[in-house]
Amino acid sequence: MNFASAVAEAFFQEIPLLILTADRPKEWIGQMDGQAIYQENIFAKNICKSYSLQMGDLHPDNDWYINRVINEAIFKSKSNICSPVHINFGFREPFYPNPEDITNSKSEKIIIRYNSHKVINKYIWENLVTLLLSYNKILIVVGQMQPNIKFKKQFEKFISESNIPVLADINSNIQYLSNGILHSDLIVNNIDKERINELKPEILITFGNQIVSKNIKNYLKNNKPKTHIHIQENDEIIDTFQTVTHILNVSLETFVLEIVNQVRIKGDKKYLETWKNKDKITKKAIEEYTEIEPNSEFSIIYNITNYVPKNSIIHTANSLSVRYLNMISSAYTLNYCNRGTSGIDGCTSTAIGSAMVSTEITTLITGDVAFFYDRNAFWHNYVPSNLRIIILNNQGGAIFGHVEGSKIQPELEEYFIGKNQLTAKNICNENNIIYTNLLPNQLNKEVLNKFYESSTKPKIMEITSNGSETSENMITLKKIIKKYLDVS
Ligand SMILES: Cc1ncc(C[n+]2csc(CCOP(=O)(O)OP(=O)(O)O)c2C)c(N)n1
Repeated sequence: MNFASAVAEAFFQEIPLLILTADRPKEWIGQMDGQAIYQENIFAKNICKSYSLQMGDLHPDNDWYINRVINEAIFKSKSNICSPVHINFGFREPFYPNPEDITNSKSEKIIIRYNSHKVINKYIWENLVTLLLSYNKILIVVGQMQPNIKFKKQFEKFISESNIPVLADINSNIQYLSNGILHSDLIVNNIDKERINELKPEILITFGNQIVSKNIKNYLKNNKPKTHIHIQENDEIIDTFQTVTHILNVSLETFVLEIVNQVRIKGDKKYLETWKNKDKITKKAIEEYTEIEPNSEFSIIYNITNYVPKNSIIHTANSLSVRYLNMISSAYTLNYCNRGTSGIDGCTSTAIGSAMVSTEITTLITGDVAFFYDRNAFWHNYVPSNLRIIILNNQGGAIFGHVEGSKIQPELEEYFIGKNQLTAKNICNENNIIYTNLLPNQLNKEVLNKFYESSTKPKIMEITSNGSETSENMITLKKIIKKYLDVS
């Protein structure tokens, strides 16, 4: 049960994962015996496949069965079409073998799988080409994806030759593109209702998992394209914007590799320029805002992203942290967030795990509630020194002061935001982490320089920000962006 959040996150993010659990014998469940709970199918629908194996059955077919199931589970867990996979192993006592009984004499059979990729056949290409050439205003929207340098290169070639704007989510790891629109969230949220028509696509192509921006979702739901092709490897119907007309079941690599050879798309250059122009203007507006309100949380994250080492790793926690970063964008770093289920549980654990398997500086940007919720993330001996954590401590879940429904409830402060007075000082002392605490106006180049200096210990910087100002600051930001967009 402790694995459940991670399993659900991996399931909705389609991350390959194999989970092994040890179980008590079935007959002892519900018999007032210790540590015996129902473990078969414990993750219910939040898993691709669950197996249950009984160990110690002496029939020779049982060994063959265990071997086959383990091979199959590994096959499945390696594909991102079916993940995660769970094997529950039932054991009977004695649980601990005598050392002399441990033998390595059995040779397990490893079954080799030759995996081939789906291709797009001639008939489908003919249809796709007809579709893609039927309109000029083509838009690509990309959701969360793992970094993929090879794909990114091919994709860049395709979009730059075909004048297609790309709205890539902060966690798509593909934001930095010649036609990448980095501030689409702020653009569609602040442009005049009458002028949004200029941005309406005729053909929409989408791929990747979830997108953070609710504004983009609403913009597409309200400005439906004539054709929407969603590319995905599995055969579910995923229709986030209620606009899907076609689903293409191929890998992204296959799609971009072949499309370059199959069809010369010439998207509407004016449409691309309109997006690019609005992106440039919004960037200017952001810069103006961060000068007027340098101490707002938005400006703090803006300043940090300008400072974080290029090509390093950023993790953001749910919820304001990832939303700010999605508005600002950080195209030169690898960006991750638990957006499969958008939980606040495990954001710190995920960042620590990621830092452990990388030599790059790994920065987690988090709110205080998400941080304190996952304080056991540090309770092991492997917290790496390349880890940097920046806590925006606004003493509660300030996000709920933004959300339309919760912000007007009388219980807002007490139960939604849940005011707290915690600081990270004690966690840092307990875990041998270098700790700095500062106010927003103390954040400057020297402080950030020091924070990113290499060190034998991880570092946490806690910035005491003002949650109640957050909403007002966002109104000021909107006003400035609107002012610019209105005359564009
Ligand atoms: C496990 C879990 N419980 C509850 C929520 C609902 N939730 C979303 S954001 C949030 C508050 C986060 O507060 P904080 O980390 O301080 O960040 P901020 O509000 O400043 O963005 C909560 C409780 C959630 N996403 N995940």
